[in-house]
Amino acid sequence: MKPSFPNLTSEEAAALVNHDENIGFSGFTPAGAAKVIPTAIAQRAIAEHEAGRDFKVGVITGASTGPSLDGALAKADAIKFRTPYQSDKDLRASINAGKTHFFDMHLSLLPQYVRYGFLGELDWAIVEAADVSADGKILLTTSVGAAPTFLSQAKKILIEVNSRHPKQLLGFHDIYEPASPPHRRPIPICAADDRIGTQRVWVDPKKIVGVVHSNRNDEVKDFSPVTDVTTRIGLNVAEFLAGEIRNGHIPKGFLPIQSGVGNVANAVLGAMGDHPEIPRFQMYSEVIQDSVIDLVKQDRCSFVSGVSLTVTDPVLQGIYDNLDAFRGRLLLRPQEIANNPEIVRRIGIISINTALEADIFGNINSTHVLGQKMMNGIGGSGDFTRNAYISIFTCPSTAKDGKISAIVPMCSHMDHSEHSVQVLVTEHGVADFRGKDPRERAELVINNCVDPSYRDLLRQYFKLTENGHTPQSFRSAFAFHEAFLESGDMRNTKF
Ligand code: 0RQ
Repeated sequence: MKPSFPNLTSEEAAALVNHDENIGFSGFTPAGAAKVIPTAIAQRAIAEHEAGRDFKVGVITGASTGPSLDGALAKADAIKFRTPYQSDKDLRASINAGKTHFFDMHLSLLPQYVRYGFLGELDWAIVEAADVSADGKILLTTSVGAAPTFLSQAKKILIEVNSRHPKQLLGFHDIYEPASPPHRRPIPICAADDRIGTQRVWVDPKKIVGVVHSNRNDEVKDFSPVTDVTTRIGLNVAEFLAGEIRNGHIPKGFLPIQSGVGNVANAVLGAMGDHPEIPRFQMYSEVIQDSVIDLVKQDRCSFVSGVSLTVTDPVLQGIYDNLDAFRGRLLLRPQEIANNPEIVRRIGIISINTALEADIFGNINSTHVLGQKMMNGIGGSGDFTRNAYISIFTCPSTAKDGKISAIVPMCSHMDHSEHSVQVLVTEHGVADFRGKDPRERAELVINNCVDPSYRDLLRQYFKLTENGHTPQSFRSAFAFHEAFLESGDMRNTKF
């Protein structure tokens, strides 16, 4: 069957979108994100604004995207509402200026929020594909994210067919959408490498109003090289996990790993790969970064299930040049399945995510700088942390050249509570909270994880009040943050 959809330019596609409509864009990180249509929508918004007309759209994605989507639309002041996760500097500035409404939510919940209608009607799905057949079978590219749900729920569909991605990607995706309650059945994944769905997304072809052809790389940024601090964090995590195998908490064959994004996560995976006592392992994770592909190539990682292949251009080219070597070892799933609490708990995932800030009792702030400014969002960290076999958070003990302690008396915003967080790791060491009460946790954190320049201050804080199960002083709980705002350095804290 020959494709029969109208071929459109990106401008023609953008002209179909109206002010105030809601769009579900493909993309989970910049991988697999729609690119040429959102950039054309941004140009249209600029023209409409210059003509004195309102033009803003609701933007729903899988997670963060790249400069051609979030960046272009934010610069054009074209976003009325955004969910669920972002990492673009212009969009972040617009959110923190109160210009863009940003709803920060757990990534696993986004697809069902759309299906249940909690976010309003979805007018458009705008999705990048490697191929689309005349009967409406869509082969996605480097991410799945929430695209299957956008495609099933949107009234109309626009497809960007990006020839950068080969049709031989068929077989690298596992598409499955759970039914809504009361008809939902167990999701039948019992091991990281179980396949349960289709290779392509099936849509009603009548909903596809046009196809735009493109040839564009994903806009994945290079990572910073590992530093002394991130290397030490990585070694501490790897040594902790090796100890858990030795003491029998983790089975000898190991358990699947989920790892967050960023520089710390890269260093942790590198250290795990190098550790002689950590066996070849599987990943059931979200974002597949360059470091994971290294582990697959070294055969330290036998199988990776994720939501996106967020790798730099040379690494993606290396995969495309050897697709058969990766076939059966890399699988991309919807975020609703990859991050699903049911599966995370069933298969016993070890989750490793990064904190912006932790407090001495083990609560975690992943999202808000000094309690007020949105950084990126909670992402999938909560989906995994709450349900993991062992939940680990990592962070450098200080930020901004030591002027900020990442460990404070009380988190200025809380994403993950002491009830879900089991282990905290910094470059100085490990605090294992399992079975410990808040006073014991505080001792462990101060002795093992806090930077030496902040230990005495935190001991002073802890001694301010001797009362209660969780000793806190309302007057001084945010003294570190106030000292930073007043003097630019938390080391000037006075209680
Ligand atoms: O600032 O960029 O100006 O230098 O925060 O910090 O140490 O480079 O760490 O890149 O790994 O990001 C939590 C944001 C960490 C990320 C977070 C400043 C620091 C630096 C970044 P600069 P690092 P990373 C799967 C899992 C939530 C979602 C999640 C994140 C910048 O990991 O978004 O886990 N996590 N998803 O200087 C003020 C502090 C600070 C601070 C660090 N206490 N106060 N600034 N910084 N600590 C992914 C998905 O779900 C898609």
